[in-house]
Amino acid sequence: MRGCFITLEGVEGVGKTTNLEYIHQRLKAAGKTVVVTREPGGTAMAEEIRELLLQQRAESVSEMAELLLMFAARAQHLHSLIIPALEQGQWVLCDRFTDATYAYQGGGRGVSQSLISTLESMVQASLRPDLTLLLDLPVEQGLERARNRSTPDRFEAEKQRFFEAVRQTYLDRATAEPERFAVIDASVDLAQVQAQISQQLQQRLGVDPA
Ligand code: T5A
Repeated sequence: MRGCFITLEGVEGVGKTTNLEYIHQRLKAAGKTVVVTREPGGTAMAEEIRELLLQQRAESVSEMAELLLMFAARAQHLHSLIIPALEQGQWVLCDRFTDATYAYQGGGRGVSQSLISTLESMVQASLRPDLTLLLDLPVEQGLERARNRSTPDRFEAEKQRFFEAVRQTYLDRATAEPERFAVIDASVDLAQVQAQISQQLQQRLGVDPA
């Protein structure tokens, strides 16, 4: 039986990385074999593409180059890691996936949603996540958390308006696909965030509480 594909999404600093390990432990405790991965990246080659994408650089990066590199990394990630794992019945837990492309390249950069949708079908065929946990909080709060943690990469150096558009695109997608998305209020303390995540894992995927 095919494994379950779970993705985590949200603007910078919402707590995706922090909560990834929590979810991993919950799934393991429920007896699942879990592959934890991220985008862009997840395989040696896709991680090299990640470096290209995140590096601050003097040269201006074309929106099309950025978009195609995101999908090039994703194609490799699907080919080498995600699809084989799902086919072996493993669960895949991924820090960001194609909703991030709709939010950042679509909402943030203004690339057309229909172009992204075409690439999504080319690269993924019918594969979509079974559950997407969207961690949501006001942009300023997320950026503040991210700033306290590390020096900004090429995306984190964007203006607040860019991230407002990213957040709104995520929320619009969650409204359009309520059966796939669970929106988590990430503005509260970590224990409360994790309680919401735990409830969603139980309700939507039957993962028993710890
Ligand atoms: N991208 C990606 C695209 O443009 N298109 C795409 O298709 C894809 C896939 C890299 C970048 O690539 C872009 C988007 C990104 O800009 P990334 O490295 O995964 O992606 O993204 P970041 O958002 O930069 O990851 P961050 O590590 O900054 O954010 P996280 O993982 O959401 O936040 P996290 O867990 O590191 O937490 C940040 C800080 O907040 C604290 C943590 O301890 C940490 O210090 N924290 C809390 N503090 C208080 N209360 C809570 N509830 C807290 N939760 C966490």
